[in-house]
Amino acid sequence: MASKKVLQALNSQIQKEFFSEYLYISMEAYFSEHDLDGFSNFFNVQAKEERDHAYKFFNYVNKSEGKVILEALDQPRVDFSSPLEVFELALDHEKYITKSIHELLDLALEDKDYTTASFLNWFVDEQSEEEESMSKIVKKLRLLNENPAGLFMLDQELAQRAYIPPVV
Ligand code: OFO
Repeated sequence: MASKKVLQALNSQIQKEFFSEYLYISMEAYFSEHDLDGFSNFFNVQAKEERDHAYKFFNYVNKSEGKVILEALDQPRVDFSSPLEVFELALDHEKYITKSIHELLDLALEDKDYTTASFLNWFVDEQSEEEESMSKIVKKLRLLNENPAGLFMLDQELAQRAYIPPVV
């Protein structure tokens, strides 16, 4: 069983994952408002994945005989100035989550809690993929420099992203 300290940090991570879901829904809303449906789809899928991550932690806390304690969610940002700003913020947010996962892993290893460390390894890989995908879009948007034809093409590309439910 995970220690009290580790369980507390896992519970905080549940909150962070749900907040990620909430933030990405807010970004989805911004793009819907501007009829950029492909960008909106990208964040719809991203939000669903964040919810899955929250439940992955939720199930792990339960399995570890801990108590799931949901913490309050802050209001996410609701105003954005451009698609580039949204993706820059999303990339910053992913970096923040990566740091949080790494700190959690450090905590588990300090505790010699190798079961939790092994559970967290999936998130280490996931975060590196997510940072990479956000970073690629930030770079594309910088190159496009708000060129409408380019934005339209990127919107079509992002419309292809599909949600794949986790295997349980
Ligand atoms: Fe939860 O995947 Fe990134 O934040």
